[in-house]
Amino acid sequence: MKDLTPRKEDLNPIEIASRDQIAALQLERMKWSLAHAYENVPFYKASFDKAGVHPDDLQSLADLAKFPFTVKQDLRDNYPFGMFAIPREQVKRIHASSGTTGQPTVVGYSENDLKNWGEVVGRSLRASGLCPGDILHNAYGYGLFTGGLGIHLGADSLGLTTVPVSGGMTQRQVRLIEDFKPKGITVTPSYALSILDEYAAQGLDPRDSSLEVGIFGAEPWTNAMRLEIEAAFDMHAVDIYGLSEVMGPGVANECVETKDGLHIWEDHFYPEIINPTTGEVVADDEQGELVFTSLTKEAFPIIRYRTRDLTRLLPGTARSMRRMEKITGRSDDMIILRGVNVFPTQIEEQLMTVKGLAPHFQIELSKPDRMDQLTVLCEAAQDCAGEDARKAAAGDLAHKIKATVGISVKVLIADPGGVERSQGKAVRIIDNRPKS
Ligand code: DLL
Repeated sequence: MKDLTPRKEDLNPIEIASRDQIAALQLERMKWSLAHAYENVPFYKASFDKAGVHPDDLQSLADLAKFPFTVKQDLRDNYPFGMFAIPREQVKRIHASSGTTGQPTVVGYSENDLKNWGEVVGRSLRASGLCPGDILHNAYGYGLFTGGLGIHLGADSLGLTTVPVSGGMTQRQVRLIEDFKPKGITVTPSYALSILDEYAAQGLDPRDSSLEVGIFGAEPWTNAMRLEIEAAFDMHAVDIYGLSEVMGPGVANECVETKDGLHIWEDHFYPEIINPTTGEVVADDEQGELVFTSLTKEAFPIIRYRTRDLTRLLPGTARSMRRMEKITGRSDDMIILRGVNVFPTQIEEQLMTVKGLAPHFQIELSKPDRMDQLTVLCEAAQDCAGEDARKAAAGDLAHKIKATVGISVKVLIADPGGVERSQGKAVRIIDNRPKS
């Protein structure tokens, strides 16, 4: 793999500013953001008043802990435009969640917000090793989802040549990569695996492709998956994080030269980690739930938003800005099986170490008797044909999960291609337990 480290002189100076400079900018912006939300969004006025706090109470960054949290339900209660802080006519763009699990959540962007979004996504793409003039194959979905259009804004801002393919039509994805020879690809890690399968189906070697870096996010993925994808494509694989409520992709990104967690673009998004049960802020290196406060957003300021994502904060390395560790999972995706907390990423980590298994999987929860049962649905790799080889792989995986996660699971191995493929975010958990 080529060294793609960006030149220091190309970085935005704030990325490598001193911690004091960053903190001073954050405090000034946080004061503005709290006042802006309080004065312009009735929800925030009511929520701050109820908690007995006023934007003037913020004298230091630590004072943010006095302010109330915002949760997804608050956004749903104010559907569709109740959380906007500027007149609707000045909102230049709307995005929304798919709403598969309830009322969709709607977010909006002013002209300036779009400019800032482009800047942070451009910064993320540069941190990933792309330079002005490079070709980017953008396979995140275009539409209400922030992935496609968010990356597109950043690619424009950095000066890339964007191929806006969006998700789906996997044969065409391969064809375009082969014909246009992009240096980078932006896609969910699970869809990258589908593209990889398609390479095999077409008898092409992905290691011979032009790709030098893949920028993967929108769903959790492990370092074990990174190694698998890097080896398969002979390219770097870096992690990009974000959520629509805070902006979209580009809230944090790994640096290609270190790949040691994601630098949070702290001049726009202020992170805290809290204990999800008590709501107390915990020390930076402790695991907990990630909470964000926007510092510059005009149309849709967001104060202390509980992301449900679990991680911890770490000091800066390749940049001065703090890092977040790769996300373990969302608290909503945590399975509690016979008292043990399990995340799909823990299953993925083990699956990747078993010879004979392809990297695709789903987790099925059922209740055949009075006990919950977890079944890992995975599939045989092309070279794992015989019944005996499959049995051995299933046994190996069940054993490894028992030894590391501490739970007994059933493993079912389908034929190659037998696990449902993702074209965007993978569906990892199928809950077939009877609704009580
Ligand atoms: O998924 C934005 C995005 C698009 C990020 C493209 C990166 C690339 P939402 O649809 O609002 O926005 O979903 C946000 O996805 O709270 C996490 O649970 C999860 N997520 C996003 N990025 C990562 C990541 C986009 N790198 C939710 N690792 C978040 C783990 C991620 N989970």
